Amino acid sequence: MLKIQIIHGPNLNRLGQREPENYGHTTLADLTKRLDQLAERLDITLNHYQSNHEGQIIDCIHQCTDDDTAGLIINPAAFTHTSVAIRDALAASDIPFIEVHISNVYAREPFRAHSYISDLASGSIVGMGVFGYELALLGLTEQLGHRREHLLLGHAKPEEH
Ligand code: CA2
Repeated sequence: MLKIQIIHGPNLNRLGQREPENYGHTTLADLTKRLDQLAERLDITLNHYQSNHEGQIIDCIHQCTDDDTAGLIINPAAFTHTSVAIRDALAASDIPFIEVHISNVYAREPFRAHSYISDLASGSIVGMGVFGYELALLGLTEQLGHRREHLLLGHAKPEEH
């Protein structure tokens, strides 16, 4: 079964508990549940990881390289704007990935507009709230050739054909 890894960077374990004006009210546990429900409909295996530590995120990317993970969805949080080491791990992995940011990083402080990983990403989603992760999952599975058109808007379910 197609295996996809979700990686959340520092402080995202606090999602839904603080700064709702930037990150909304959904908790990481709620988001994980939503993504697992979508993964079930997409017929894929989804693994979830969150860490506040740069090295642990790099270890997770290495682990994905060594097992048969087909794609990554990563929100490196503040490490997006600082970490050459995470960039290097992603570049070396050769695993296609989508970069997600919950907030619109281009509409905030100027330092958030630079990402060390965007040019390596097969797609980026910003400013769509936590819904961005669901969009990323649909987009990544499509990019990986794992098409489930009946899940897209405007398409009837297979049994309705
Ligand atoms: O918009 C995003 O998803 C960010 O990656 C979030 C990072 C921020 O440093 C990036 O510039 C944009 C911050 C994540 C902090 O998450 C929290 C969530 C709830 C409460 C406190 C922090």
